[in-house]
Amino acid sequence: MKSDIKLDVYLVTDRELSRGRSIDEIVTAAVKGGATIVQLREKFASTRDFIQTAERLKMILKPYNVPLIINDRVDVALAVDADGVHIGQDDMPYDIARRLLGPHKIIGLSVESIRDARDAEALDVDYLGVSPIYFTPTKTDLKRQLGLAGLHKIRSFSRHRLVAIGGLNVSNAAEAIQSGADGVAVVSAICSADNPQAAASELATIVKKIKQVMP
Ligand code: TZP
Ligand code: MG
Repeated sequence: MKSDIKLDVYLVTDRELSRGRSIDEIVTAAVKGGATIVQLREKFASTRDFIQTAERLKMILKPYNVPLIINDRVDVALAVDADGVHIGQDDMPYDIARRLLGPHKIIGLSVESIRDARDAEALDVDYLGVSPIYFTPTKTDLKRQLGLAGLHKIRSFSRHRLVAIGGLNVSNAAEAIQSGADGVAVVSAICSADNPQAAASELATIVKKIKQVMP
């Protein structure tokens, strides 16, 4: 059921940042460690490679019951019957993506400003990616950082679940949750870690611990 998707530790893949290890290896380690949702993000792959990787990840994730989200590409999500897509402000508009994917698929939307988050009130998205909390070398086309204050502000009015992304890791995940995020999305903190399984596990422990003591 998509209403109970767990956003605690949201891995976003990146081949280039995986230090020579395969996406399959990183994803396997991450879910063993406790990643609760995985987004396949391929900025340079051919459509065929993208689909093949997505099919492999689906098989890897199935026994763990961890959803597979496809970045940007609704066609790829449909092709492999993924659990959902993640779209940005310049990607396919939400309404069209929803029409193509149907009511049962997960659709996440990136918001990069308070204004974007306000506009998202009108959309039945399944979660918002609040982006970026901090500037990060992983994604350099971002105009401003929202900071914890921006996240907190969005939490104060948004009806949606929130995933914080951008510069998050074991040293600052707790404050993102305390500022209103339902989960932390990370690229380098897992993909580039010496031990991706341990990194995912540490993040999962931190998020759980903070959520337990929150009202
Ligand atoms: N969207 C907003 S920031 C970002 C994406 C994909 C990159 C986050 O990367 P990292 O390494 O977790 O800072
Ligand atoms: Mg996008």
